[in-house]
Amino acid sequence: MKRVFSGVQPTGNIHLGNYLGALKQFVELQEDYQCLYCIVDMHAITVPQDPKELRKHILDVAALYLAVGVDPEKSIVFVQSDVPGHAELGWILTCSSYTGELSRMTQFKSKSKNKESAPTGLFSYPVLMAADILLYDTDVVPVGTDQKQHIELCRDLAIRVNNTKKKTFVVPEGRYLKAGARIMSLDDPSKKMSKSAENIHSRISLLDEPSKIKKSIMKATTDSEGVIRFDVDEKPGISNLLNMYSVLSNKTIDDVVGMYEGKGYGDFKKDLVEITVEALKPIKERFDDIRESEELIKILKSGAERANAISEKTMARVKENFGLGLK
Ligand code: AQP
Repeated sequence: MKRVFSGVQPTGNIHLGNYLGALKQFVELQEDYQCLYCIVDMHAITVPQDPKELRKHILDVAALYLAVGVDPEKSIVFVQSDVPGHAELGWILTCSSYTGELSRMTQFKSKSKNKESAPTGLFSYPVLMAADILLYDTDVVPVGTDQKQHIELCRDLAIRVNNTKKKTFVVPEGRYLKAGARIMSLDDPSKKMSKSAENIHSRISLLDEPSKIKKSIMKATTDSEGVIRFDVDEKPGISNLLNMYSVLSNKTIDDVVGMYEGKGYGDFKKDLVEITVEALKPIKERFDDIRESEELIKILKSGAERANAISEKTMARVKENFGLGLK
């Protein structure tokens, strides 16, 4: 069976962008692939974290994976720092990467913008992400399009190592959805929706109450034209809301535009609130049950054991090919 790996940082509650760009794919893929879904806590500490909050978010993200439909019987669900191979391979790949290519990563540029000096971990984050993927001989990585550059780097590193050592790594492919692959911030549609943005109304979290969802969508930035049509360059705000509407209602964007011909932004937004609340209601209900249950920790512990077993085989091959350690 081909293998899938992906992860989410426990830096806050999963939002609609994470869900529509990545998690929806997690659920679809588990029927046909061996899937590993990780809570990437070591990525989270590339920026300062409160330890108590981080632990809480790890369990929240794990419970959300299960609440959206990841099945721990079919998929391996685990926490990154419970598998030592991630850090180990991260270092080995750091030694095969160059500061030039890492400094071109747009996520690093935006997260370190206006800072005199940035944490080294933030700089080398994409190398750790490459290690996460290569550790499991991953074939397919379901992610949002914001991760395309990191996936390309991962492929470059795998090919670079394979060219100089014996064939060490499987070269993975990114998998991006056509719709929902990039959900933009509600208050500034030039930026992607993000867990750590300051303004809570810039995003819809999967656990938001209906009143919060209503407030965030009704406040969402639009334009003064007053016509509902899809045009990302001229009308990024409305186009983002149309994208959300289309994916959540399983209708094409053209169909949605047709439904709102001659209607105003207010009517459109009200309906989008309703559709969003309905879509998230069952997720929130399942989340509440799972988060309270003792099963969650057992699932994560067993997931880490299964992930460790796979990663140890890769690490043995990597160390052999790099000449590391004793035989
Ligand atoms: N806005 C988005 N639209 C579509 N997909 C998205 N993803 C993130 N934002 C969007 C996808 O969600 C997965 C998990 O992302 P992550 O938690 O690893 O980190 P991130 O990409 O940096 O997401 P955030 O929410 O913006 O986190 P913070 O604010 O902590 O940096 C990935 O597959 C990503 O593509």
